[in-house]
Formats: sequence, C-alpha cells, structure tokens
Amino acid sequence: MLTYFNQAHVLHAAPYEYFRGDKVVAFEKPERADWVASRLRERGHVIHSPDVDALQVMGQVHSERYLRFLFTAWQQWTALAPGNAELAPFPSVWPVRTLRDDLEPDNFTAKLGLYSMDNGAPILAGTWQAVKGGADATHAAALAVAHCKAPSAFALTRPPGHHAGADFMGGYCFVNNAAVAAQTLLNEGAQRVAILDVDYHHGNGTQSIFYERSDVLFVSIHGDPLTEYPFYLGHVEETGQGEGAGFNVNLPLPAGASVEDWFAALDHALARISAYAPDALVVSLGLDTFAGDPISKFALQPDDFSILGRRLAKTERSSVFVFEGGYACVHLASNTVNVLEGFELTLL
Ligand code: SP5
Ligand code: ZN
Repeated sequence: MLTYFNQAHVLHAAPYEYFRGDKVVAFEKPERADWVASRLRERGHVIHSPDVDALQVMGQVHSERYLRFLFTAWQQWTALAPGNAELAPFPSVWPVRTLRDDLEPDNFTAKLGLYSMDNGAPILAGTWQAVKGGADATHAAALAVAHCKAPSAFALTRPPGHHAGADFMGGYCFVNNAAVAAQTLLNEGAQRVAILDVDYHHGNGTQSIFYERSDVLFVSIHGDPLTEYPFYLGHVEETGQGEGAGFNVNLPLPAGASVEDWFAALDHALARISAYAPDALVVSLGLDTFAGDPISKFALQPDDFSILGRRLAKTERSSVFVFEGGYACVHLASNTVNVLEGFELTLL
C-alpha cells in the first residue's frame, strides 16, 4: 500500500512512562514505526516521505493556543533552568471541575497541565518535529487518496494521535492525525467522511473534535471505558450533539472479549458506516487489539488482522489508514501489514 512515513518520528522517544506509581520503559517507542517500515519495504510496498505541510489543517482541528504551546513548549521548558534539557516535563496539575481553563497561566507546569489529559505524553526536544512530521505524512496520505493517486494510503506515524483533543495531549498522543486526515478529505471535496477507530482504546480525542459535526461520522470499537483507558469517554450513550447528533457511535466491549464478539462489533460498525454513505473512510489503525499486546485485553490473532483488512475492503471506500497504538514488538509489524495487504489484495 502507498505509504507516507515520517522519518522524524525518532525525535520523539519518551524516556519512561508512569505505571502503578513506578517509572517503566515506555511502551510507545521509535522501534514501533521502524519495524513496520522495514516490514513494508521487505514486502515491496512503496514508502514516501511527506512533501506537504499540514499546519493549516492542524489549525482546523486544534486550537491555536494549544498548537502555539506545543510548538514553543520545549523552548519554554529549557529556558526555565539550565539543567532542564536533560529532563522531560511531565504534567502534574490539571484544571479539573471548578478550576478555570479559559485563561492560559504564565507558569510552564500550569500550562502543561492545562493542555494535557494525563501524564502519558511528555514533551521532549524533538516532540514538535516528530508530531508535525506525522501530521504532514497523514496529510500527504489523505491528499493522495483525495486526488485519486491511489484507492488507499497508509500514514505510518508516531507518536499516535487519537487521544489528542482540540486542545490537549495525552495517552502518548499530541496531534490528532485521524482528524487531520478527515479534515483534509473534506477540504479536498468530500461531503462526508467516516472515521473507524479500531484501536483497543477509545479515541476520545477524535470523538470530541467531531462531536458536534455531521460531516464526520465517528465509529469506535474499544475496551469498555469503565475499566479501560481513557476511562472518561467512549460509552454507548455518547451519540453526538447539536448538528452532530446521531453521528457518533461507540461500541465498547468488555476487556477479555472474544474475537467473535469483536468481529460482530466490526460488522455493526461497517453497517453504520455504509448507511452514512461517506465519500471516504479514515481508519484509526491501532494494533493493540492483538492477543499478545502488553497493555490491552482483546484477543485478535495475526490472521484476524488479514480478515479485518478484507472486511474493510468490502466497503469499497477510498481509505486512509492512520497508524495508532499497538505495543507487541514481535508481531506489531506483521499484524499491521496483514491489515494493509488484506485490504489491497481484496481490492485487486
Ligand atoms: C494510542 C494508545 O494506544 N494509547 C494508549 C495509552 C494508554 N495509556 C495508559 C496505559 C494504562 C496501561 N495499563 C497497563 C496494564 C498492563 N498490565
Ligand atoms: Zn491504544
């Protein structure tokens, strides 16, 4: 599959993450994308570097003050103290209920918390470059599909994007690449775009960005947020609001759900998408539904990813695949390629 790969992704590598009160090796690491890129090359897929600028589209799905903060955060952080360049700023204070989020404070830690949903997305020296390159790769993939250069394209990006909202980062995510892809397709003439999020975790950022819009249908299959990250969004009764009423579909499954139940949810998701009759489909392609994923609890096997690709191809929609989560080092690359090849071979 035509792939746009952002080589600058390596510039973002979290030194650790917090888990059960301890610092552990970060699950979301540069090798993830490199493994997938090597596997795609081995299998003869064409890989391009992005040659477009996504900044304008990023501004359509994120707030200006959030993007300005992301762009300047490392510089602000290192200006505070000489030793800061050796440290990663993790947020530690958040404006939850009753606290004001309309004013941007002057204090750096206060700003960092204002623009974060959790402590899972630390800002490093190269974070902006990595994130911006990822959005550029996604924009390029969406443009290729919009301009009919290919029936489908894959944006191989990291860090991932679907937890990032209009004005916050979190869950390893900074810029919502699925939203960038959908907005690009709309800008290029699509009337309606559907986003199918198959990552194990609910795409809270994507849902919130499009919650009051009818030009984007968001459909997600994920672990029940009552027990699974991101916990505070992703329930069945969240169906959209205002203009967007009826255009948000959550299909949570209990942690430990069977493969059969997962594919039944997929059938339901695809039926909803088909009824919406979108001009294009964006797939938030998380591979953490794999049975061997270290932080997730679904049970998909390698062959199931081929089946997923085949079922997606049956929708016969122009499709942009955007890489999201998936942390099982050994199988991540082959599972990803299984989806993409399952899709392409069915189209042929
Ligand atoms: C894009 C994406 O997949 N983001 C996921 C962010 C998850 N962050 C919180 C992880 C909580 C992990 N619980 C681990 C249980 C391991 N036994
Ligand atoms: Zn995930």
